[in-house]
Amino acid sequence: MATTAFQPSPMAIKDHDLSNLKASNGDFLQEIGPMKSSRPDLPIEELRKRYEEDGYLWMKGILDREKVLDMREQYFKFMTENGDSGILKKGTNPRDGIFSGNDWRQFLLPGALRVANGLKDEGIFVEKTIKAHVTDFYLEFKANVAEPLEGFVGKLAQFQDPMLLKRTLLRCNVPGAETTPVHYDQIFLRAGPATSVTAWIPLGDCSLSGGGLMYLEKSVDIGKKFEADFSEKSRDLTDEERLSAFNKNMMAGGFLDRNAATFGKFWGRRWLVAPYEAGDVVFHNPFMIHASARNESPEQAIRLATDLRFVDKAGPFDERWLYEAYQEADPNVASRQSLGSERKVNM
Ligand SMILES: O=C(O)CCC(=O)C(=O)O
Ligand SMILES: [Fe+2]
Repeated sequence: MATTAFQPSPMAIKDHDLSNLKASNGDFLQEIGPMKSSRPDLPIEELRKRYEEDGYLWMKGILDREKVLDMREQYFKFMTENGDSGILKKGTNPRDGIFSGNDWRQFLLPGALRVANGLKDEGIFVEKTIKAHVTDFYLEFKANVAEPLEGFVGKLAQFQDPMLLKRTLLRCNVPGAETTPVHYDQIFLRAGPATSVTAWIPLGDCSLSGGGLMYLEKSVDIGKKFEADFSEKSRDLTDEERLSAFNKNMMAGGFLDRNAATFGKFWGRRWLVAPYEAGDVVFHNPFMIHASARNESPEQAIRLATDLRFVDKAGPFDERWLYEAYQEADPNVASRQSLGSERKVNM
């Protein structure tokens, strides 16, 4: 198999105008570039090299597209039937996930973004979003589609005993809404070594303007620098506080910035974006800096995604991630933290 240089996805070039993308807060992103895609038939050594050099690996068509679309359909049916959350446009197909156009604030995910927007974790949308994480269809998706990625991640990261952590997240981002701020994942996983691998799975096609995940180019070094600074500042804290993403030295919600545009400019790096398709997965390093773009889908398609984390069970890992997201024992929810959630800072 030839190991050619990275090829930007052909869709990335002809399909969209890179200059019109916005950060979650609505500011235009200044410097944008295309992500590089990789095919599953490339040798694992080549894929590993790409992952290590770039901090991410965008795998095309590694999952069964129909199973991913089925998951999308079931999620939106769940959000609409037996108590309507109001997220879908009436009369549209749940598989398409078309937004109703109601006030986007209603549809912010429970946790940090609601805290930042002065909203409580309550109401039918919040209830259903939380319950969605333990529905039969999502647990089956995890067992049949997500968990089988353990083999690939094990080879990619050279884990002895790869394991999908139980805490996985489902995120729907409606058009026009504030979305995931700038961060790196180790902030939330720092009770273990920085060896975890995140897999971000778009549950549906997500065009460039559809609010997909974007990465700050070659930013693993920046994530490491932030983490070293945070560790230095936290030396006097208790063990529990020091490991918390929400301790007094962190920005609220554990994030670095709500404005990806100014963050990218400050660090002089491009935001890399991609037109994702159902079946794709992006893997990323726990120090890689990322955020979501604002969803400006012309079709008003809701961006649905799930994110997973894999660790090597043969070594230490962050055991706070052994709980289903948002369920009773989950210790990772920003809005349940006394630490940090009331500070008026960048997020
Ligand atoms: O889906 C999103 O908006 C955020 C996902 C993310 O930050 C991750 O997968 O690590
Ligand atoms: Fe993340």
